[in-house]
Amino acid sequence: MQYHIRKPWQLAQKLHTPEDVYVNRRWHRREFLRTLGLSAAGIGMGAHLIGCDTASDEEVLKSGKVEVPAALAERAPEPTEKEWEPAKDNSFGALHNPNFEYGRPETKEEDASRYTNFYEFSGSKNNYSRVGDFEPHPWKFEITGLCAKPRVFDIDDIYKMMPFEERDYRHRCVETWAMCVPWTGFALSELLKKVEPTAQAKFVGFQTFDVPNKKDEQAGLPTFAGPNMSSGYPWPYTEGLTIDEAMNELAFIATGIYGKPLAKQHGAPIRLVVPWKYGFKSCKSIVRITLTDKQPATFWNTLGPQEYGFTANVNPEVPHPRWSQATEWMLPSQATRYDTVIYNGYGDYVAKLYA
Ligand SMILES: Nc1nc2c(c(=O)[nH]1)N[C@H]1C(S)=C(S)[C@@H](COP(=O)(O)O)O[C@H]1N2
Ligand SMILES: [Mo]
Repeated sequence: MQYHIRKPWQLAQKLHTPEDVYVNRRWHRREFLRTLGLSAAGIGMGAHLIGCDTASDEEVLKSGKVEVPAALAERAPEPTEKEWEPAKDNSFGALHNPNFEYGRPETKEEDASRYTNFYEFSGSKNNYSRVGDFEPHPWKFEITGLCAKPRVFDIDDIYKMMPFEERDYRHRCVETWAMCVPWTGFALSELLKKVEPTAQAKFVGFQTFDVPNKKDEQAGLPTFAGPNMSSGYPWPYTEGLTIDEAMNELAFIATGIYGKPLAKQHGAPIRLVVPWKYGFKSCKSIVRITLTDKQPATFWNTLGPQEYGFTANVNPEVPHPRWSQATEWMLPSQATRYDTVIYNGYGDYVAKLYA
C-alpha cells in the first residue's frame, strides 16, 4: 500500500524550505512526515467505485504513474509566506490560484484516476489499468498553421518557460459524471502567444498522438498504437475551439493534477482543460495544435454530430438525445444528483462569448 508515499520531488517544496518559513503553518514538517508514516502503515481506502473495476492503490500507481522529468523537479520556486498554500503539501512548485473555487468538495485523487475517458486505450473507464505501455516522456508537440512563429516544443522546455499555476476546476462529462480537481498548468493563451497567431486564425485544433505514421515521425512527434485504436473510430482524437474561446482566461493547458505530473490516464504529459464545456473537448496527450481559418473536424462531432456538437457548452436545458443534462453526479457515487449549472458555473467568464 503505497498510494500516499510521495517521491522526494513531491516533497521538494516543503523540505527545501527552511523550517522557520513554515513553522507556523498547518502542516508542520514533523507532522507532515508523521502523516506520511501513517499513510505508509496503511490507511485503507474503500472500493466503492461504481461502474468501473476496482484495483489496489499500488496497481493504480504502477499503471498510471509518470516519473517526474528532471526539468520539472528542478523548477519549483521557493514559495513566500504569503503565496504558500498549506493544504497543497504535494505541489511541485506551482502557486495555487485562489480565484477559482469548486463550490463542491474536491474529488479524491484515487476516484478521479480510476474513472477516466481515454478511448485510445479503452471504451470503459478503467483506463488506468491499460496505459502501462504508453510512454509520455520524452515528448514533443507542435503548434502550426496560421501563426508567425510555428514551432515544435519539447515538454522539458515547457516546464521551464511557462508561468505555472494551480487551478481548482469543475469538470463535467457529457455522460453526466462530474469531478472537482486541481490542475497544474498555464493559460492556453500564454502558449498561443508564443507562436503569434495571425489575424486569419479563427479556430484552434488539438490532436492527440496518432498510431505510428511517417508524418509525425518525420516531424519528431510521438506516436503510439493505443490498444483501442484499431477500432473504427476516426483516429487520431481531435478537438477544437474558436480563437476567442482559446484566448479566454479559463482555457487551460494542464501538465499536472493534484500537485503531481498528470497520470497517464489523465492525458500525460500535456492536455487541454476547458471547464465550461463538456469533458470531451478537453483533448489529452497533445502532439499538435493547429491555427486555422475553418472550423476543424473533431472526433465526437464526426462520429455523432446530432449527439456531440462542436461548441458543446455545459447546458442543463439542452438534453443529449439519449438522456437529460439537467442533473449530474460526482465521482465516485451516483447516489446524489446535483443540478447542472449553465456553462458549468463559469458564466461570468464565458457567457459574453456567446451573447
Ligand atoms: N485523446 C483523448 N482525449 C480525451 C478523451 C479521449 O477519449 N481521448 N476523452 C474526453 C472525455 S469524454 C472526457 S470526459 C475527459 C476526461 O478526462 P479525465 O479522464 O482525465 O477525467 O477527457 C477527454 N479527452
Ligand atoms: Mo466525457
